[in-house]
Amino acid sequence: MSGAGAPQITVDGTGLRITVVAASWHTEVMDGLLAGARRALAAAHVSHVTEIRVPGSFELPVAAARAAEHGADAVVALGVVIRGGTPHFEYVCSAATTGLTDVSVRTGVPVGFGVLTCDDEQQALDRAGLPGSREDKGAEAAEAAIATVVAL
Ligand code: DLZ
Repeated sequence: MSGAGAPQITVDGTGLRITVVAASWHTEVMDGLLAGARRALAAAHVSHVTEIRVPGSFELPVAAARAAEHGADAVVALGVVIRGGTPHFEYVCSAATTGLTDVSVRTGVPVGFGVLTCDDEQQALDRAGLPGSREDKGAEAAEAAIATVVAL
């Protein structure tokens, strides 16, 4: 994990079934987030990984709900929302955040939150786990999801 106060998490996900739900907007950043999540899942020895691609971050909660209700031990949600000139940004961020929280609390299945909500594309690239990025939020979301399953 990165950022002030972030914990160092070591996770072992042997035997877990993890579903990654990923939006498709902002291809380069999404490729980085997905690669980071895959790296973290492999490093934690998770061998049962399913990936579901949806159009946008607004659609992440319904995909997460489907996964949680059909046997996933945890879900990793990945998306990128970049502020534009209208209030649309707030609505998509709010729907994704509230929806994913609701899925997790309602089903009891942990959801790792890897949705970047950024003012511009550079902020997202800095967090995408790509060469030159400062942070790897896809990997962090995967580690958090596994760590929560293990903790519960
Ligand atoms: C419409 C839209 C816009 C403007 N921006 C983004 C974005 O930055 N990131 C993202 O993941 N999705 C965006 N979307 C698409 C919405 O999430 C959703 O897919 C559409 O409104 C259709 O339901």
